[in-house]
Amino acid sequence: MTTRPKLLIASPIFPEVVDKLQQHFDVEANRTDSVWTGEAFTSRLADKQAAFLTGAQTVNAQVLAQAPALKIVANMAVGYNNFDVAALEAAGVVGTNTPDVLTETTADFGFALLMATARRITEAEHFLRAGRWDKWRYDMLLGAEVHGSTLGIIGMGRIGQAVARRGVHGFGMQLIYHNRSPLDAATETELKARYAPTIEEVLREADHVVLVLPYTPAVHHLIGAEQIALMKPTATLINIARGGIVDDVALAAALQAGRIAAAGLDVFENEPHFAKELLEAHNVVLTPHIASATRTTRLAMANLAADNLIAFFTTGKALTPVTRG
Ligand code: 8YV
Repeated sequence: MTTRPKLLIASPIFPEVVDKLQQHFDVEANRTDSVWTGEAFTSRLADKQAAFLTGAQTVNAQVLAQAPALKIVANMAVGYNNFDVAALEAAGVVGTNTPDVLTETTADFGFALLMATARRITEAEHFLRAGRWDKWRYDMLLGAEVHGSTLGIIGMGRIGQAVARRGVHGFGMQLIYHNRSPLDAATETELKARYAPTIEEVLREADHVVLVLPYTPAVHHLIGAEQIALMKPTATLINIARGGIVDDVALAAALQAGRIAAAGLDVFENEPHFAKELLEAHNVVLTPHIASATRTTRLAMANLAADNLIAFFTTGKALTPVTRG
């Protein structure tokens, strides 16, 4: 009998995906209800050829040095800021992510968060549940217009474009965006998109700013007090990208001071922890990193991560390998 590669599944995942992987690998699966990170992760990785990760596990030179047999790490996430891609390359280890399968679902959520933020939906529900709805008022819970307003997108990759399509085609929004490189001419025409060479231009002009860019150390606290000060006082800021891109403490202060109308955050620095100052602001919608969270999409992500591992060991090639930015 040939020996099968040893695989670590470092976070609890769909049982049917564990079953599929068990047909190909000698699996050590996390069947607890919490993810293995730090020492709990690295100690189990030591004798493995492969690992199934969920974005929560850091893979850098130090971790790789403790896993000499490792050949591939598959992230069940499109983002891979938990990988040091240069260190993976140096160690000859392949990293993979899960692009495309979550694009539309994540964009749906991004737009829902924009709507909830602009139209104060969660705040309104808290108001009602607290028994504070005692009369009609002309100025009760007034929100910001969405249709016809200016949508600003920072990070115009697959998900950014999908959010843009919802705004432009569904809500008649004008689009201004910043990205490392402009869109191709056909997409720019389709979306009547205006390219802003700086993020400052987007911040100044947009009524709703949506962050959809990948996290790298270079964009840490890209949006802080100074950048928020450029926004219109009536504007909203939505982060479905990664925690750490926004300085949440500065944002909480700006929200409380009414420097912008509202914010919607699905991602936070150091999850599942977050800046408690945000809880003091009434004008922020907070969700626990669920933009891709539908059963269909999470299952597709898990299957793509699994198929990357299977393809790598059966054909020698991963399906969706990551490369240096
Ligand atoms: C995941 C995400 O839910 O894909 C990403 O980059 O942020 C989310 O879709 C998360 O990383 C857990 O896998």
